Amino acid sequence: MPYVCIMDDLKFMNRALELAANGKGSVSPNPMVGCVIVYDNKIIGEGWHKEFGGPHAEVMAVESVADKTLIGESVIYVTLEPCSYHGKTPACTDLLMTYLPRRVVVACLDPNPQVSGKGVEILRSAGIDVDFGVLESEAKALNKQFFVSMNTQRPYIILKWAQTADGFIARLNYDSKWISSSLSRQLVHKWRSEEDGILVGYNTVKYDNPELSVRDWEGRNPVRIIVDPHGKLEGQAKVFDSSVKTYWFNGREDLSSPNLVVKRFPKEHTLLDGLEFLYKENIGSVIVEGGAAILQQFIKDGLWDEARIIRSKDKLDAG
Ligand code: AOF
Ligand code: ZN
Repeated sequence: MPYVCIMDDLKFMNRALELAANGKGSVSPNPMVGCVIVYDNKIIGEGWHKEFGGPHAEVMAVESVADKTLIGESVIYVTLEPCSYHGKTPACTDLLMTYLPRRVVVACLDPNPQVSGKGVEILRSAGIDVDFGVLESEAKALNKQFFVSMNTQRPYIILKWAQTADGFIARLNYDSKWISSSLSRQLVHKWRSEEDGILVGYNTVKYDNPELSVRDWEGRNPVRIIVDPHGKLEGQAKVFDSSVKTYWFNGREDLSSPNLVVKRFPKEHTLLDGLEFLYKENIGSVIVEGGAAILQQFIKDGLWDEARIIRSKDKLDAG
């Protein structure tokens, strides 16, 4: 029989989603997950997954409960199916089974094939009443990057460019800075701080010599990824200053150092193989900041999930 969700379930799951969102920018490539423990219609515990490799939301929520004897009489709301295997941290199903809550309510199943349905099954076979699908689309939307990267085995790709009112992204001499404003540049720094990696092609490094760091916003620097399949760049550019972990996809693997990972892929497969490699390096999302040729390559190969386009009111051809 399909589960009919009641108002209280929506209210508490909404709160769990709110908590989950606190993990933005620090849990990727793991999903953002929130958990609420409710006894007698009151919240007695809350938690969320705070950092990659750290304790899961369920663990944080259980830890926050002052009187743990109440958990057996409680309902636990969690935005993602509890995990059923020991990864970097123990299985959450084991934890929940030691407390045997009255009911567990899950927003969406985990797309991770190591969990996917097993978490719910294990809890049910331990006699716990489990419902799933409460605010499912909201939970999936919150973790769309995790869902895409889990399903495609590559990072979630965001393309970003700024264009003039007449549709240009740079002058012929590659000058593009004048198209965006100081506010839109600040917004881009916020976006950078939210993703695991930032990727550009060799022309952008050659003509702009960017740092690709987060300066106009508080937050962590994404790793830098430089796509240079023909090995045209020299090591003097700012992106090779070792201040942030940097991946350089070119032909000179002998240049690798602790903060600089140089990889060689067959030229015509650099993007696809490079993305597969980044996924294995735990890079869950990448923002691609140009230039035109690399953006076009991503579009041509169908390797993108989202495009963020900053539109200026100015025209290139002002005359
Ligand atoms: C949960 N609660 O808060 C999260 C879950 O390497 P680990 O141990 O951190 O496990 C990562 C996997 O666990 C991740 O790929 C996803 O399937 C699940 N995430 N599960 O029950 C949580 N973050
Ligand atoms: Zn877990």
